[in-house]
Amino acid sequence: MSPGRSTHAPVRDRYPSRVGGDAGLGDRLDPVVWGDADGPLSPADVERFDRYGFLVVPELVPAGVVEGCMDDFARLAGEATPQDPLAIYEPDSDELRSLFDVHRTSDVYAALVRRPELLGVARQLLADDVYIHQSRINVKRAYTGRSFPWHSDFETWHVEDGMPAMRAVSCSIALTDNHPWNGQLLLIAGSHRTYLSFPGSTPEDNHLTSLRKQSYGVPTAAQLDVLAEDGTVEQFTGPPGSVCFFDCNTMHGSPDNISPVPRTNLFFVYNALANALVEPFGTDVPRPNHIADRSFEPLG
Ligand code: 6CS
Ligand code: FE
Repeated sequence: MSPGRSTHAPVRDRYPSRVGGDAGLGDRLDPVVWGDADGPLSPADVERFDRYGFLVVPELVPAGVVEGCMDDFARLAGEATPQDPLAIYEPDSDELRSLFDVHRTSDVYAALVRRPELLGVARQLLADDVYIHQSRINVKRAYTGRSFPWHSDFETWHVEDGMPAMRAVSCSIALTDNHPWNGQLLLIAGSHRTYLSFPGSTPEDNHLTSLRKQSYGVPTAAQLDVLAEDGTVEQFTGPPGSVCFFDCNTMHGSPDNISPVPRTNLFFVYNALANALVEPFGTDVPRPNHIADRSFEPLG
């Protein structure tokens, strides 16, 4: 060992993106389902998740729990101010778009991330202890709720947060009706098996604008065409309490809500403890804890 040199091996970048290379299209290098751990999902549902990269479970969260969530959302939204880093506003107005870190700011959401019907699924698919990488409420107001462009969450979490491997699962939980016309989540089935990478690099403090309107890590039409050749566009709809579990690399997005019916969804990201964040792979400064948690406290 040479004197003065760290023995701590840096984690190799297996998914380079926004590090000065070309746009690319590569294979996923990680499993989707990380073992045959026990859990609430049937073998057929695990197989569906593995094949398509997502799974919708209607009315999984009980109605009483959803009501409690909506009540606490009203409180949190009422307290939010533009100075509050946890509150993100729409790109073209001063209306609320997202509220971050809700599992820390609310006892109701702290209890919800630990409910076995969610936590059990995350542990089953990832075959490890898990912690919350990110939590947020996404608000899509009637008429003016704005879209999210197509993206893979993992690409951002890898480049900007230092998430080493594709070993995280997201869940979107409907707190209101998700119709096919009020800004519903769209996913490309099977897209989780391909990794899209991007040229260029990421500006410092990208997160101060990206959460209002993402512009780095957004695929071109040509890249999306490749994913859409192999997989259909599917949607998450359902009554309150319905949940869409999706792999961290599944290509997804959602359109504007121009309907008269608001749509509010909760978003929790469970990451495997073995996949805890390292230094970001494409930026110098990690994003703050309320966007990408670095305390790695296992749940349950
Ligand atoms: O930045 C994030 O963590 C998440 N937000 C956006 C708008 N895109 C990437 C990722 O889903
Ligand atoms: Fe996303």
